Amino acid sequence: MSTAHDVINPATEEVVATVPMRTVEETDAAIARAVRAQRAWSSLAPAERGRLLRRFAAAVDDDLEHLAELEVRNSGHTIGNARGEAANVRDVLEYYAAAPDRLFGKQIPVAGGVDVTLQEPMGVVGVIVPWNFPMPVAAWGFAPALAAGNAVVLKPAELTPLTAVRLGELALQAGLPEGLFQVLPGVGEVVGERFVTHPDVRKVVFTGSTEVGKRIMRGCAEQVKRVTLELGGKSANIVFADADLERAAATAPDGVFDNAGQDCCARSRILVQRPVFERFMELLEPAVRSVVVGDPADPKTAMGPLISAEHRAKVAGYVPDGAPVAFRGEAPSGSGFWFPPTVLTPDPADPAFTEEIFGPVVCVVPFDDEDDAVRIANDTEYGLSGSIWTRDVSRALRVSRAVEAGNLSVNSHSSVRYNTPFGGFKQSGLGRELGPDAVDAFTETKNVFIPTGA
Ligand code: TXE
Repeated sequence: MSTAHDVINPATEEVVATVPMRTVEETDAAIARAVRAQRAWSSLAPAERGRLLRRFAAAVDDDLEHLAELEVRNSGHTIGNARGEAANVRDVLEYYAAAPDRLFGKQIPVAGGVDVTLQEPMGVVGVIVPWNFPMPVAAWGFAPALAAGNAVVLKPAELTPLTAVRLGELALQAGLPEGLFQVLPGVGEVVGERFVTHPDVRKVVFTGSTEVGKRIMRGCAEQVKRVTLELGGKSANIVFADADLERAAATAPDGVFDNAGQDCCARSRILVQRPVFERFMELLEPAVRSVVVGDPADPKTAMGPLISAEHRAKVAGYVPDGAPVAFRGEAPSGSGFWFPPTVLTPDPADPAFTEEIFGPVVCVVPFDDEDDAVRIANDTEYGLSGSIWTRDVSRALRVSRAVEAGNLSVNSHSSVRYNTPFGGFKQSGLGRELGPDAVDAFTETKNVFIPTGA
């Protein structure tokens, strides 16, 4: 039997909706519907598939404000961010709507005949989404998967199902066939786990914790199931002495406190070259103190609450009494899962410096030279993103080559664009999402040889 789950507004602690959690039987029935829908979808003309994805994008665009407000209420995202996230879903759908016409194979010169490769859809793809970016992360999975001719079953996080459910409705309104894109709110160990074990789900796309990602990878190995993983991070923001320190300090809070630090790309370790360390801290302090934390529906707010009381307790555990707090900003008191932006100057062995906190806590440490900066940046099991601040273009390139991470930016904190690849080195993940090659990750290459007798 389905159980119901209360969805809480993290800024007020009020119940905003009650959503039924799907059972294993319901998940199996959804997968069976997806198998049937996928057969019809993959035999549609490519241009027709593209047209339906563009209509889905247009339906998202028409619903943008509603989706954004829903995300503010469900996830506590600032209204500005939530609008950007809904727009990202539209953009990702539009981008991949061009793909069905361009699923090119190859013609390979061989002896005795003609050889061609075909890019075939996989079948049903299971997408498992976390609570930190419910809309974009869902779209990065479902849009290229659908474009490649697959059906999708999608499980949002228990805490944040509302925008995903709405996207499922919009897909139907836009004319996507019944069963092709189904949203199944549910518990990870029930619905998510079933995606892993069900033989008709041919690929799992997972974004979430490294711990659960490893478990999913082990489960997928049982059936040699394809898997893409986007996991945690502990990214470095490296500030060299020759950098534009004013800009580096002014932008550092956004690089880590955006979405209240609940971002796998958060630059949660700031490494500053020793001669400018004090000056950087002087510049950082007013920037941190001026981060406006509060009602996420107010356009002036820069940072909303954390997602849950449980998560706030986890974040607070990294800042115990006596922690090396350099300075911190303000946060509301009373209802809501608030936590102030906090700057630590810890010992490198401190768990705050080594573990993913996933909250508005940043660690700042000094380094001596380029080698030292690279050594500290790479001294982590993660490798997702990072920033390099310097005016020396050769150094920017050298350090970009040396840092073991999938997404780096120079003199900025930009990580994600729908048209460039995104993903992690080491334990930050497996495979890449977005960009021109993401559709390939949802196809199987089939080679066909036709003898010509000559
Ligand atoms: O993640 P989980 P949680 C990190 C971050 C955070 C920590 C825990 O450090 O504090 O993970 O967050 C589903 N089989 N990130 O507990 O559990 C689950 O229902 C199949 C980083 O929320 O990994 C949800 O839909 N699915 C991260 C999704 O997995 C399972 C984003 C993620 O939940 C499952 C989120 C199972 N056995 C957290 N167990 C990032 N990379 O951005 C759970 N799920």
